[in-house]
Amino acid sequence: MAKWETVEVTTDVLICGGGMAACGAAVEAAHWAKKNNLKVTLVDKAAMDRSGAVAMGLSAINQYVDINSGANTVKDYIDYVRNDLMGITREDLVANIARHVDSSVHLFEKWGLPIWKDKEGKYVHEGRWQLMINGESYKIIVAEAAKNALGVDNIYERVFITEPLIDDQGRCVGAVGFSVRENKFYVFKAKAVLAMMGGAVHVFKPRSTGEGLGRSWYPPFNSGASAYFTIKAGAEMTCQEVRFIPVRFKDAYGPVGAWFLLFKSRATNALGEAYMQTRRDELDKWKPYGLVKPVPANLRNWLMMLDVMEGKGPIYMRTEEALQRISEEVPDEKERKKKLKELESEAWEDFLDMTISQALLWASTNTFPEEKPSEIAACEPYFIGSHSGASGAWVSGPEDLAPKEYFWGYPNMTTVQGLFAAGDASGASSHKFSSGSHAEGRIAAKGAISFVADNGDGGDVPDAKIEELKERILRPLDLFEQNQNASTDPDVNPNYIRPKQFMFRLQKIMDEYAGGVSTNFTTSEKMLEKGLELLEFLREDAEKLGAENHHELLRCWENVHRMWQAEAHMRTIMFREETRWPGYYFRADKPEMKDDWKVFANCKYDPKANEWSMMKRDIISITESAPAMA
Ligand code: SFD
Ligand code: AMP
Repeated sequence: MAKWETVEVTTDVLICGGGMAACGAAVEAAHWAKKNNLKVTLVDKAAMDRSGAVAMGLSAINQYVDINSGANTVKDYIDYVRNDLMGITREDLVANIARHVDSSVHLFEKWGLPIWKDKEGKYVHEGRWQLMINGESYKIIVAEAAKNALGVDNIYERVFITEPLIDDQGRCVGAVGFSVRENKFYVFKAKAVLAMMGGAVHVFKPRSTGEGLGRSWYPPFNSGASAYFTIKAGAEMTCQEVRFIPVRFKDAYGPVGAWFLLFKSRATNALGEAYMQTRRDELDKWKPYGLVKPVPANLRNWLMMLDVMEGKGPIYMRTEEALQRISEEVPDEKERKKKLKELESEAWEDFLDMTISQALLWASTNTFPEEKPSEIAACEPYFIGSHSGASGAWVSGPEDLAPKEYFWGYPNMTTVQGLFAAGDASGASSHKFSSGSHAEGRIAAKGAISFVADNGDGGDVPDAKIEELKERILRPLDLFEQNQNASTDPDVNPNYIRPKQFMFRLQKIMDEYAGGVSTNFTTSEKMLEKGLELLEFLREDAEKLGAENHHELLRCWENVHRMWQAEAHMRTIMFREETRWPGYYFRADKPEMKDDWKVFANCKYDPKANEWSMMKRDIISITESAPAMA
């Protein structure tokens, strides 16, 4: 194999990732680092301008609490999140983000993000918490501020973080990774590390096949690095069972928020029945959360799925009905036509700002939203702690809000000393979205700087250990090179498995045994046991991954990361002996929600013993409020 240079970078605070949380962390860390004379370094597997979930842009900022105007309180937001997650949420974390998020939004505007304004100059809301933006360049704007704050010399792009570095006291003291363009193996040594590498997609078999394979709602480049990094560091993880299944415009995954909230559109089955009305009785079964407003996202999915299972699909977003209704509110005919044109253009922009492929699909299928409805469907499951899922690391809350059970010194520090998490990487604090992830990144960065100021250096990791990691991480290149001539088809070889084939195997296991699309998101203890058995074989074969080039090496490690996310997920679904989020997953052998399962289901991997442990953690409310009934 060609020689790979080892590049060592010594820093104080290492930010892994370059997305919304990482950009927030960069801005905040740079500020506090200057005061404390510390160095901050950021590593992204891609180019920050367009990396992560916001790559294509977004058409809304989904978390804006608007505290200053008195429109909402932090408690209102806590109620919203708790109810949406069927009671399972860390209120201290949600509150900490909610009280800081508005300032991130104001920064975005200051940096040049166009937020829609009405005639009086007030932000245009999509819904109670959501603001409309012209957000095609959202990520570029946020990344520019981060780059300016850190300085480009402190930023490493196109370096894939593979593994955490842990000293003999169990403290996280850095990370290793490799360049996806050059023969460079990177060793980052730091006093505190921030894991902010997004969530995971393509753990489950996607609906898209063939040439459309990479198309999913969640960005294909987020492949479970945060979960892997924190799990392998030995951090306690939470809500690993809470996958997110969004409902999206079918096949191109266009957003539905603007249609439901801004245009107040209905969704109906093929018979014209609105499942949110016709299936209302079902919500009683999931009391008290079934009766809150808005109806939790998973239950909205569930009512739709019941229609689909009864053969009443396709399901449609009634765009034509909504646009006609709004335009008809305008009495003057000429003005009405103008209004319809305006609405049409808003509808197209909603897609063009964040899911261009949906606009292409509309164009290629001659869809005029004002004339005919469009199909919507439940996507495949994703792991995203920042949206309506909740999976991530179990982190410390803030000193002034967290109960003692949830506080261990520094906000957003995981249970591993010196390792912090935010955005999709931190769990049990859903509905932070892009803006809340940025705010949480800032909170975590400030915590990390305090940690470094208080604790100084960690221990060193021996060179032999680093060499071992380097050999292990680059091994797929060797395996391919040495064995590529053993067969005529490079995809089929007795001595290695290519990452794509490996991914297909993982996806098949998850799809069939862990409640993917093919099984209508249904699983059971027995199915999970079988899935875990098959996953063990896959884990053995992970040692035989082969890579033809840098790009495939990246694919190999993305899939190893996904595999660990998959294992944490299956183990936790099995541990939680109930069904709490129908519409996300259904446990056929435990079909009801149980009071004694109103707890966090946490898990932890012990790297030394190579063992998982599962534990319940109490839910401690800081507001003591009952769910707001409809
Ligand atoms: O409407 C490594 N989200 C939306 N949020 C909103 O506020 N408004 C919307 O309109 C949103 N919509 C939406 C959203 C997401 C997606 C996918 C779509 C539409 C299509 C949610 C937000 O985007 C999300 O909450 C935040 O982006 C989360 O922030 P963060 O930082 O946790 O994740 P990231 O931004 O994806 O960044 C991850 C970074 O990690 C890098 N990375 N770097 C080094 N080594 C590795 N191994 C790495 N693995 C990953 C990535 O490159 C990236 O920089 S709507 O549909 O809901
Ligand atoms: P989405 O496009 O589905 O990601 O939605 C954007 C925002 O609107 C998120 O904050 C969602 O939780 C919220 N949302 C979407 N659909 C609904 C709905 N039917 N009722 C209430 N909130 C919704």
